[in-house]
Amino acid sequence: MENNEKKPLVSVIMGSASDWDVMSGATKILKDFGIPYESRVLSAHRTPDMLREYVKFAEERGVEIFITGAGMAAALPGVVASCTVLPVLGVPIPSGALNGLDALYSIVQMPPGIPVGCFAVGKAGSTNAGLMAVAILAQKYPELKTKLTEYREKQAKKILETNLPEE
Ligand code: RP5
Repeated sequence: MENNEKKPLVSVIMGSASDWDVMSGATKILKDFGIPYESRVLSAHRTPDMLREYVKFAEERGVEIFITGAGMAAALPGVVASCTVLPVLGVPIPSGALNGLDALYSIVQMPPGIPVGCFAVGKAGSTNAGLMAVAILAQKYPELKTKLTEYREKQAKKILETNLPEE
């Protein structure tokens, strides 16, 4: 990619270190596609001022997409989206008494005007958020489009080569 200084293009923010296991699905994809990224733990309710400052600063440093993950009331993705016009992808984390349903509703039901792209609850969601970030960046960095096509082909090949056990 033409990003010789290896400045992060994607910022992955999560509300708590307890979200890391799920959010590592997104960072694995970014790593696999060779996309420079950075990860931070920042919270909409525990560190609100730091979160806002960080988002502004990240944008100034060249970040092009935010991937955010939060559990329970999950205000983080919406708050990040309120601080930037860059694409914000949101992953509901399965935690707390409602196991992610609360986070899903919080993220998917953003009031009109400040969009957050909401993904599936848990690791499937964070993996797909990573892949969506690749697809968005592929519009600007053509080599990512090639890699994404190869990824799909590999995935299809794996399915076609699957043998079911004898009955
Ligand atoms: C949210 O509250 C975090 O995103 C996390 O999913 C949830 C619980 O946080 P911890 O109490 O585990 O730090 O802010």
